This record gives sequence, C-alpha cells and structure tokens, in this order.
Amino acid sequence: MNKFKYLSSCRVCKGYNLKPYLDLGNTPLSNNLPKYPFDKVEVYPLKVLFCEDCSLSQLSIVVDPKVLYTDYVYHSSVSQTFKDHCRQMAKQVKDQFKFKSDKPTCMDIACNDGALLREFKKEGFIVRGYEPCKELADEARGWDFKSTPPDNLGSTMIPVINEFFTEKSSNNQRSWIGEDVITATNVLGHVHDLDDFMKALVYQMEKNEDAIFIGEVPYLHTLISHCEFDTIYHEHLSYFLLKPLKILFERHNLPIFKVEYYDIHGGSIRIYASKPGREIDKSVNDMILFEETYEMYEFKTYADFAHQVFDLREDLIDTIQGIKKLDKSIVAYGASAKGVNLINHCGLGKYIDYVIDDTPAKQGKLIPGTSVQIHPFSKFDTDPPDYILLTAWNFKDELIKKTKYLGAKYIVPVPEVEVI
Ligand code: DWN
Ligand code: ZN
Repeated sequence: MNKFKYLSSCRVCKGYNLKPYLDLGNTPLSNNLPKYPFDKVEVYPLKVLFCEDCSLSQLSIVVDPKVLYTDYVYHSSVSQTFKDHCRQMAKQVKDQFKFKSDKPTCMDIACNDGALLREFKKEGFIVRGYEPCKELADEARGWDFKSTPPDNLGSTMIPVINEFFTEKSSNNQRSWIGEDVITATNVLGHVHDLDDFMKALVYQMEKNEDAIFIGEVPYLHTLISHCEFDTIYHEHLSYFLLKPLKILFERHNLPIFKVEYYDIHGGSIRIYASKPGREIDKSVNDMILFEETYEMYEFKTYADFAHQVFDLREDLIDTIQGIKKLDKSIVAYGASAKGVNLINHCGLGKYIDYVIDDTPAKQGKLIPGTSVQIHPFSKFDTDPPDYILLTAWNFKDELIKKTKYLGAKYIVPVPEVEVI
C-alpha cells in the first residue's frame, strides 16, 4: 500500500455525503520522531470531513498503520493521571457487573504498555492483550527476563499477542475467545476498517453470552466546544459522537447499553456494549438528545469550529511572540502527539528552546518538522525556563504539580490561550 490512501466513503455508514470543514495542511506524523535534524520528515494531508448522514467526523486519508504503529513511542503509563483512570475503570467494572467466575477474564485491545491490564489484574481478573508494537507488547507482558527468575516467568507474564486486532488475528486465536470483559481505550478512533474490528469483536464474544465490550474514545463534542484542534492528527482517523457509534454497534448486533463521560484525554466517552438482552440505560438516549440539542448533527457547527481554530492559533502565536520579544525562554512540557501538531500548525518551532518528556523512547529525538530537541526532566534543573508551554494540557494539573518549584509561568493553549 502506498503510505496513505484517500477515504472513498464514510467508514461507518458508507455514505458519500462527506463535507470538509477543517484543513490543517500537510503535517508530519505526530509520533514518528526523527533522531537527527537531517532525517527526512514525511508530511501528509490533514483534512477533516463531516458525514452528513451519520455525523461521523473523519480524516480524508488513511495512513498505513504499519507506518504509524510499528515503532510506536507513546507509552500510556507515563501519566499517573491515566493510570489512576485505569484503576477507576477496573474497580468500577469489578463492582458493577456480576461474573460467572470469581476469576473473570479481561482482554485489552491495543493494550500499549499494559497500564489497563495491570489494573484489571489487581482486581483479580485473568488478563490478556493485543498490541501491534513489539516493544510495547513486551512491556505489557511485564516479561522482564533480567528481574524475573526463569522458573517464575509464568507468574509475572501477561499473555499479549503482538498483532493488530482484526477478524483474521482473532480467528487465529480460537483458544482465547470467551472473555467476560473486552476493553479498547483510545483504539476505535485509530481503526480504518471498523466493520472488520466489529466482526473480530463478535467472534471474540461468541462463546460468552454475558460478555461486555467497554470502549473509550475522545468525545467530539468536547473537541469542538473546547477547540481541541491539536488532537486532530493522522492516528485519529475518526472523531466520534455517540450517534455513529450506535449505528456501527447496532449493525453488528452489539447494542450500546450504557455511556459515560470522563475528562480524560481532553474529554472522552466510555461505551458499554453487549449482545442484545441487557436493559438500555437512559444515558444512551440522554446523550443522543444532548448531541441534537448542541447541533452536533449540523454542518454549521463544524464550519464555526474551523473559525475558532484560526482565532486560537492567532492568539497563541501573538502570546508566544510577545513573550519572546521580552527575551524570555519557552519550554514545552510533553512531546505529545497533540503537542507536535500544535507546534507545527502554529509554527512555534522557532520560539521553543526545548521540549521535556518523561518517556524514555521520546528523549534524544526531535519534534518532527522542527529542530527542537526532546530532553529528560533533568534539563529543567540545568536550564530552567521562564515559561512552560503545556503541550500536554490534558494533564495540566499533573505537569504543574511536578514543575511548580521551578517558578516558571505556564502557557495553557487549550481551550483558550492563557498565561498562569
Ligand atoms: O490516542 C492517543 C492518545 C491516547 O495518546 C494516541 N493516538 C497518542 C497519544 O496522544 P498524546 O501523545 O497527545 O497523548 P498524551 O497522553 O496527552 O501525551 C502526553 C505526553 O506528555 C506524553 O508524551 C508523555 C508526556 N508526559 C510527561 O512527559 N510527563 C505526560 C505526563 C503526565 C508527565 O508527567
Ligand atoms: Zn457516515
């Protein structure tokens, strides 16, 4: 496959009424971090389309997943906030649902470094995972030869299939089917062939009448209302409201029976789905009504959003330029995918002295599209900044708590530019 292809129809309803509403221009891949300034950085179109039939927002292209996820640098467990969120989910699921066995099973799709699996394991679940990136799959297994005596490997290891979760890979793992709980946090938005994913899910749930699927995705209403345009990047193929998810899951006879909202990752919805039979919680209808009330099924909502993006971008550039005129230093904290996007789309590379990130896999690399280096936290102490740009604003409290002692001011870019 060429490294990307153009979307031909809506990935949920297969309709052709796709209307572009935001074009962020040719943009580097947010997590493909170059090692050297002269490394070739590929750019790809970054345009968002609105489906007038099912209201799914989606990118106009699909970048080859192998390009995006083979050497994947994002590690979920770097954030304590996210680990706490995983703990809340595991505890709530254990308390909320009755399982046949006192050792229920849980499988996490695209389990990254195992942040969620470990929390379900602590709650007494037998856990497994799928993860396409080899290094992350090894980390999720907790399979650390050095510290685990050979005869004790089994007790620490979590079985993880180093593959994408597809109908084919699911069918190949026949012995694995029948989980009580199947989870996928920040996955559905990354999947191009959603029907293939759903067929794999149906297959996985085939042998367990009471199986439940729990999926978490960034919520498009929050993205729009909080102007979180930097979360639009090539890994995020789709931007969900409940409505298109409902259409997709009902098409595969796995109706969504409950939905919850969480602040994590800038605002996310958690959907619960199962085979027909469970009572549909009022939260489902309430959210559909909410989306209708806030005109999320109207194109004009998205045309207005595009203007807000332009205004926020101008505001951020003015703020940054004003600070640089005072000859102050600016450091970005968080080489997040959204941060890479923000820096590129607003042309901030020339104003940022360096970036800090606590992810070892990101350190020593560069922000793509710039010559800005990513350093470990220790650089804050050897080269303290006047201002810290919170490029991982979704973890604002956690980042401020860790850096307060430096006495720097903070630039918060989203939902509106503020200096605190
Ligand atoms: O969907 C996705 C979300 C869930 O995560 C993926 N496609 C990619 C990724 O997006 P992101 O990189 O924008 O996510 P985060 O979790 O907002 O990125 C935070 C960045 O900040 C990471 O690179 C880690 C870094 N960080 C840090 O260095 N120290 C974060 C915290 C909380 C810290 O204390
Ligand atoms: Zn559609």
